[in-house]
Amino acid sequence: MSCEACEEEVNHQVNKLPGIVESETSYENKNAVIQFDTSRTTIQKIIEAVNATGYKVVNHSIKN
Ligand SMILES: [Cu+2]
Repeated sequence: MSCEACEEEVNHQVNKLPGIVESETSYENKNAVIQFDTSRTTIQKIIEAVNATGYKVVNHSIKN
């Protein structure tokens, strides 16, 4: 992510998904921390939403 506009765009696309509790994207840290309801969406759906913005999810980890 190269600027705050990209940050906003990633957040916006992720937030369109059902079950997103909180999405915090940081271009400075080059990451996004997303809290979501696992009964309503999946990590795969989130990755697809991010990839649809033109950015690629290079890796992800899950914290319960
Ligand atoms: Cu940008």
